[in-house]
Amino acid sequence: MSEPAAAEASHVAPSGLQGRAFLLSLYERMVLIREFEETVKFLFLEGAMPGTIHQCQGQEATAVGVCAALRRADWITSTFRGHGHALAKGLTPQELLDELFGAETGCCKGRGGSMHVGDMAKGMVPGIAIVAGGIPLATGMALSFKMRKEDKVVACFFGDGAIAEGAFHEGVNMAAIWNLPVIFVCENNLYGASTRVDLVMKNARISDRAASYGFRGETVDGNDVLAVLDASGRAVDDCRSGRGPVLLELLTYRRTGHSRRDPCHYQPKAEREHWAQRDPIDRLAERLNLSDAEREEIQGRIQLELTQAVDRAKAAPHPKASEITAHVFAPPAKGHIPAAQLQNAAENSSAPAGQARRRLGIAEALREGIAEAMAADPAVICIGEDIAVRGGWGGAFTVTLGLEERFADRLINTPIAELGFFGVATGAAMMGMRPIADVQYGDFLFLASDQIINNASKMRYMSGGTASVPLLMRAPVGATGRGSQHAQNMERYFTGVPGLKVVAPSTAYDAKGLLKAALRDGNPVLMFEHKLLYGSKGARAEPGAVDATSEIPAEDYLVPIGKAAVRREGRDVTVLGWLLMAHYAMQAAGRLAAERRADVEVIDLRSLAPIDWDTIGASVRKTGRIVIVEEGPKTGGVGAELAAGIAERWPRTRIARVASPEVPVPFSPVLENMYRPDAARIVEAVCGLR
Ligand SMILES: Cc1ncc(C[n+]2csc(CCOP(=O)(O)OP(=O)(O)O)c2C)c(N)n1
Ligand SMILES: [Mg+2]
Repeated sequence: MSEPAAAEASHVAPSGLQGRAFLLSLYERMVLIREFEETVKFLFLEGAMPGTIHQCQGQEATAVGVCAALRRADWITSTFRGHGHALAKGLTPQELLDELFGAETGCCKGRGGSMHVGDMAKGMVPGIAIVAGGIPLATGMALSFKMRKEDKVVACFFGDGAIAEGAFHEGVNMAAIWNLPVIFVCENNLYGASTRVDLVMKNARISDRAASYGFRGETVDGNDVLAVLDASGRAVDDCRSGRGPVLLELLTYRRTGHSRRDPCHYQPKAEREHWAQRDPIDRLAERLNLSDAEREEIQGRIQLELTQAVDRAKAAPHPKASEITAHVFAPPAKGHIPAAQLQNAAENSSAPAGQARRRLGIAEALREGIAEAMAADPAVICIGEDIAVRGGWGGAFTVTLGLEERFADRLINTPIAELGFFGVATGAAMMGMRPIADVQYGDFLFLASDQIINNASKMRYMSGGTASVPLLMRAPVGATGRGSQHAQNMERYFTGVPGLKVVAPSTAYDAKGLLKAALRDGNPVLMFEHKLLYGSKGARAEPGAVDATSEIPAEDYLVPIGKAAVRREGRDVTVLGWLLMAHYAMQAAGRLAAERRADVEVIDLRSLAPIDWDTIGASVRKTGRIVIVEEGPKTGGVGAELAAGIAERWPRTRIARVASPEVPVPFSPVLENMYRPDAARIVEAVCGLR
């Protein structure tokens, strides 16, 4: 199969200048996509192919026209309907077929499947099957190109259905305000699943949307590959010369079902016939004056190649069952120091010997850690709301205060758009940046959770271990006089997500060390911080704040992810907590010791994913009893997982849990005090186990 001749060109004008050979290559590429899809449809209906498929017969010109305007070094993002995009970007039918069969030799080693085809080596991130989910991601990819002054463009494919999603609004708005080199390619095939576009939008001319965000949009005949190529070429030129983004609305039509065996009864016959007359392959054949014999020769040659590829795909090796957990996490990145070498630093929060130690609070320690990381590595950037406003706050809790003076270009102050900028951070990370994204309050992670859970945490796996997402996310949590929506402890929602690491420091020393470790980890890491532990908020201390300051050494250090800290050794009962609860556990232990009622061992968990079962095990094997303390309702909490894990591993352990009542976080200070577990309740629980 020949590559489109324009693969290395910026773009080629459509008016015949590029010559017949090039046009023939476009024709062949469209025929390849059509025949590939027909072959796959047959295999699927035959029951030979697993899973489900979303096909693109009838839409070949959009993929081929756009990709022919791109260079090999440019990128695309795609959707669940990505076979055509992949073939147009240069993936081979073999690596796609193998993937569709779930084989180890597939483009994602069988971990992605039809909806997630991609190849990081060929400029296509795994397909994103969450409608509109790729839009913020593409914006982030383009942000990284612009920041590194790379002459690259990303074309982001999505359907008309994506226009109604918040991710579209948030993603294109950020691309617009930052003038990013991204072409938003909307394949308007008139239907989102079975629903017609005019039922879900009052203004069905999608390109009009661009003007409202302040950039250029254009509606194009998406079944005319040369019109698509021309519009894409101009869009690419705009992007390369700093006039991006551009929105292209490509009018086209799906000549097959949405997925599986959809018979398309919702598409009126007359409409289908109308579009059949406008078939993109027939139209280019006409333009090229191809005879029936010439067309048959091309089709036959491609069919033969596909038949051979299918035979190979059917025989391709499948992943070994024993390798089910491969590709979840990236291996340690450059600069990573193995945990064994970090024991000194890890043992407790009092810093190892060093000169010029200073006592800092968590906010200050994080600020210092971020500044050092940014100074050491130009790939480190911060992304968040109100983080870089001169005369502003340095984020909601002062963590980035003043950094905008030193790192003006690398503190990205965003619109209020958590879904969008967590997607931006993910996309930038996939292109090699090391972003630190933060929400002002942990509660807003629900808005960002699609990008965190579906994209950032899964990309490595879905890509068969070829994509990396070195991303640090930060979120303040804790009940602190703000009622129900600025107070939840969000840990429980993120600790069971494969591909995501979760840390929760309770001291300034750990906060800085874990931040540095997270930035070198090479994987998405979510850091929870407690509002009562920051130490200060400008001149304002939070009422009820607890002293979490530490001696911070002058030299660089890391605290390993996945390693708990034994804060106090004891013989009778283990108390396990994290964040604020680690401090309350220490208070309770002190009280019990002073009253000679119990000798308590306190574990500060520090990392919630992965959990340090070794440290927990060593403790409960000694004490035989454990009190797990958690801020947040007992049901479904991290404490539930810990209790179950301990019961499975060390069944003779007596377990008690201290947690919040099953209510939203209340505002009334009286009720909030009841809500948050305290030292007195921990003392009571410890005594109950004796
Ligand atoms: C967020 C989200 N909601 C719903 C779905 C289920 N779904 C898959 S495809 C689809 C229709 C998408 O339509 P459109 O964006 O126009 O793309 P097309 O299928 O036409 O290519 C829907 C609703 C999904 N994958 N993601
Ligand atoms: Mg559609």
